[in-house]
Amino acid sequence: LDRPARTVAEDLTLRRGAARVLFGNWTGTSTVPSRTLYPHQWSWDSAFIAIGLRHLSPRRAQRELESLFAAQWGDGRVPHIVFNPSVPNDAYFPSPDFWRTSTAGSGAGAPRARETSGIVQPPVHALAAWLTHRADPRESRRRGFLDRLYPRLVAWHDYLLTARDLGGGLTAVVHPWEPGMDNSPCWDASLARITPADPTGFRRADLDHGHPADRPTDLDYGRYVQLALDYRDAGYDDRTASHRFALEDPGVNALLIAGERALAGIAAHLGEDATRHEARADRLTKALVARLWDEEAGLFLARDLVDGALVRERSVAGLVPLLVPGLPEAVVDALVATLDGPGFHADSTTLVPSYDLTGPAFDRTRYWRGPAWFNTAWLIERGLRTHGRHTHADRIRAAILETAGTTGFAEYVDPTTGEGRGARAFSWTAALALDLLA
Ligand code: 9YW
Repeated sequence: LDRPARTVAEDLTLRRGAARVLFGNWTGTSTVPSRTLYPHQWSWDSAFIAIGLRHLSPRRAQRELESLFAAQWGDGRVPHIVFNPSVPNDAYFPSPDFWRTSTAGSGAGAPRARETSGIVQPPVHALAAWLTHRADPRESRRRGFLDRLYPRLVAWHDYLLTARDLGGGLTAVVHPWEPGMDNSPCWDASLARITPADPTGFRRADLDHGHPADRPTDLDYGRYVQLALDYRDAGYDDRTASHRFALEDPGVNALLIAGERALAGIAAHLGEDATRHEARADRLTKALVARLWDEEAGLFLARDLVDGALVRERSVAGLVPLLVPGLPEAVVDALVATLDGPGFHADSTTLVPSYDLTGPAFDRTRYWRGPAWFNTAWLIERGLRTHGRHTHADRIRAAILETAGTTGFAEYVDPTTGEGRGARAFSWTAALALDLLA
């Protein structure tokens, strides 16, 4: 689709709108993803938010990451939610009294003075920290930003590659919330093995603000709850927990590799050993290609560690490895061809859908089962540039900017019409649009 070039005035309006969203969602120490749906701090949201915020206030971007890492666990994990104690308990489910990490997680080193969730989200943080530093190296050095954050980032990645390497040499997710794509069709078969928790035992606060057709189903929620309860009962201890849901996800692992490359940059800057990060990234890249690349599918697939098989569902997570430098050129070519093909190329928006448009489970409104999200589009845009595919990247960049503006910074959009769905004034949408304008 040919679009007229954006004007300076349009860029200015979009930049102002994005800044308004980010300032409006700032709580004093961090940024909520959405004032209505998500009133706490989320892990990968904070990383994406910092990437945008650095253009408005590098100092605030640093604090965004610092506040998240202040809730890091003793075992290195960075929790996927850090709860704001001043928000009422029933404003979001699962709430602190569900996770009970300050008591149940003590064996794994959960903070005693803060409530968090017990699971994790994709590791975008090292990349975000490095980009944040580079936005204002002087202010970063003055505050000792990287000196303080680097050891924490290393502990975080160490957690993912020790406790969460379940044997394949990659990091594994143990709950569908961990890859950040809650109800992706990629989890359907693995989730079908889980008996859902009793629905009368919990109340879905998300339905107070979100439309049921845009959100995961009650059956999904029953299974999410059961898996979280099992983990909690095991004290969130990966040595004793028996993970009945365990997969290697290509998006999470690609982000980990990009994160190790960023850590190499940080280490070199601090005069620390960068080679161990480069070596790790090399090893992970080999494992990613060996274990998750699927030529027939034309993208990377998730591997279910319970039955050992690749999950034959094509999702946007399988395109995120474009972020990885040094991929075999044939793999890059195949990924770009998939992006151009009928599964992932919607003419109306050219924002990348979360799931194959021609796939059996495709649903254009339901969350991670079809709608296009801005964070994955941003990652793919960046990945395309990493491999010098600028024409493709330009197209996605234009779609992100246009759709962010027309939808009021929607959480996600219908990939067949470009219509906004979910929350509006969504932080990472604003942050990443801002980043592309900078
Ligand atoms: C939920 C906050 C989070 C994102 C996830 C997204 C959603 C929470 O919102 O999960 O209630 O379902 O799936 O990626 O971090 O924006």
